[in-house]
Amino acid sequence: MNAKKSWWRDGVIYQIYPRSFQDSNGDGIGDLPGIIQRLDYLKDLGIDGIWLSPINPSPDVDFGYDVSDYLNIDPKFGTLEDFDRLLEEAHRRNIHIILDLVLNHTSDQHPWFQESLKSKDNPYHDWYLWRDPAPDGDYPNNWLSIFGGPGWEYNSALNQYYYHTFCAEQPDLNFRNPEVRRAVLDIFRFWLERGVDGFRLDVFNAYFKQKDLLDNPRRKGFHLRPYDRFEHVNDTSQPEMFPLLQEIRSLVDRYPERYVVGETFLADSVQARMYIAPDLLHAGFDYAYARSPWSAAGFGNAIAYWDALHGDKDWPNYFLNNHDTPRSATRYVTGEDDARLKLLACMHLTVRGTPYLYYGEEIGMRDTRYKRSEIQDPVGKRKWLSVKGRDGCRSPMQWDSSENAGFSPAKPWLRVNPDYPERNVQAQQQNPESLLNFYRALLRLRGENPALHAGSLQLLPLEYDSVLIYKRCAPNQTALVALNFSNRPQQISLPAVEEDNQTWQLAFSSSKEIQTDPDARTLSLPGYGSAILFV
Ligand code: TEU
Ligand code: CA
Repeated sequence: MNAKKSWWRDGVIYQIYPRSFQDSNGDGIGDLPGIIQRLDYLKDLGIDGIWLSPINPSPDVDFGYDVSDYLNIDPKFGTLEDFDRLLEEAHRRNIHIILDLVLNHTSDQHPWFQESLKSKDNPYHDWYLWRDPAPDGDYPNNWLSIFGGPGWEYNSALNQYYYHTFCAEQPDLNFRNPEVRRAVLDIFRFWLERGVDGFRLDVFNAYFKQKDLLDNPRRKGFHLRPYDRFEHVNDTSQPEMFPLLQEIRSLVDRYPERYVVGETFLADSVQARMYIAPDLLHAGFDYAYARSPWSAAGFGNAIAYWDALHGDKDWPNYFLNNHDTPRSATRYVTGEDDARLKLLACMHLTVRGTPYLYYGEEIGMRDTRYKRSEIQDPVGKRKWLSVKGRDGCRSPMQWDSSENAGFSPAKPWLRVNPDYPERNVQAQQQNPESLLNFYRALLRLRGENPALHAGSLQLLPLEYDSVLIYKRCAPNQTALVALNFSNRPQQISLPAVEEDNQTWQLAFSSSKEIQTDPDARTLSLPGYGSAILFV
């Protein structure tokens, strides 16, 4: 491993859903000046980069994931000048900015799509996936939309269908058209020139479709969601993505220290891994860890697998939360106790890889429950009976106990979680035992110790059912992390120390009672206790 510190490899990335972080102008919607106001908070927390969910102009059918202009900032978030100021203020604090690029599809309001609607010989027509109806008038093939219903939307003026993986208002681009690829590379260049540090690529492995748009084969077994009844071999993961990623990477590499992370759509760990290489993506997201059951073996297996898939050459990353998934505090905890969340934090910030945090994770924000009439997410609106949608994890950041949690003086676009008078940043800042102070201390320790931010990973055999133990080894430092997933106390024997005359030194623990015995041979952990030791 390269000895020089790298912001994305050794650092920690914090995802902001801009609508919900901080409103600065009283319209109930978070914005860029709001984020600037909170940069000192993020600096003090100890993060190195921010991933901003999309901030480009959008009609908000899918809240920014339907872009109508890739080269501008949505007025509700601010202006290009505000963005430049955010970059400058973030960089001044050594915080890097990652933009979310949603290039598989545009908004149907994007001028490219508006042009493509005009006629079959409009130069932009072929920028999208237009097809004639089947001879019997039926859809061109059997592809569905993951958000429900057919993937094809009929346009009577053209007597053609266009394809959309997501909502009908999110038409997929035709990446087989070289002009589309050129336009996409220009988008990267525009933001690189402006000084952004990296990109998150939304569903990048869906950019290319099979060239003859062949039907997807049926999948075996019972699947509740119609979309899952097909193998998505023809609408995703085509080989043409590799040369395009190489082009993107070589462009990005012309600028120093830039980073590209991909969201691999519908992929398992092995598929997600295929796109990570020195000439492809720096990193990719994999859900296995976030979907682990609550157990030492569950997380241990997910980590062992993802770590081994990366090997020595590449660097894993981990997330427990994002804007599409119920929060970890809701998945793993009932009630208000944060003991399990401290355990997760200790694992998340000490395992080999780049940890991603999602706004509010550091204070243990729970999902907010919304009534049907409050739902904003198109997925929830359409599928209310089976799926409530993704609003629950997108509620406004809880800053303090004032009205609307200090997020906005006006009625927020999504209601604040009613627990905000107790669960908020200000209250946790004042409490030395809080989850927030636990995160801050861990982030500090991680940043200061090469074993924790750069070391290799060695998982120890699971000798104690519920205790996950691993070492992180850097050239002159070894860390040992012990995590008790059960609610009962556990005593573990510490592995032998190879260096003469040295013993494990306890450096961090989830509670003051945690101690090793005087010879540092054993360690006692209370229920959900965690500890980090060094030698
Ligand atoms: O997500 C792709 C994706 O896999 C999700 O649509 C997922 O299937 C869904 O959240 C489950 O309910 C990306 C973005 O992260 C998501 O927010 C967007 O809606 C989507 O792409 C379309 O751009
Ligand atoms: Ca605002």
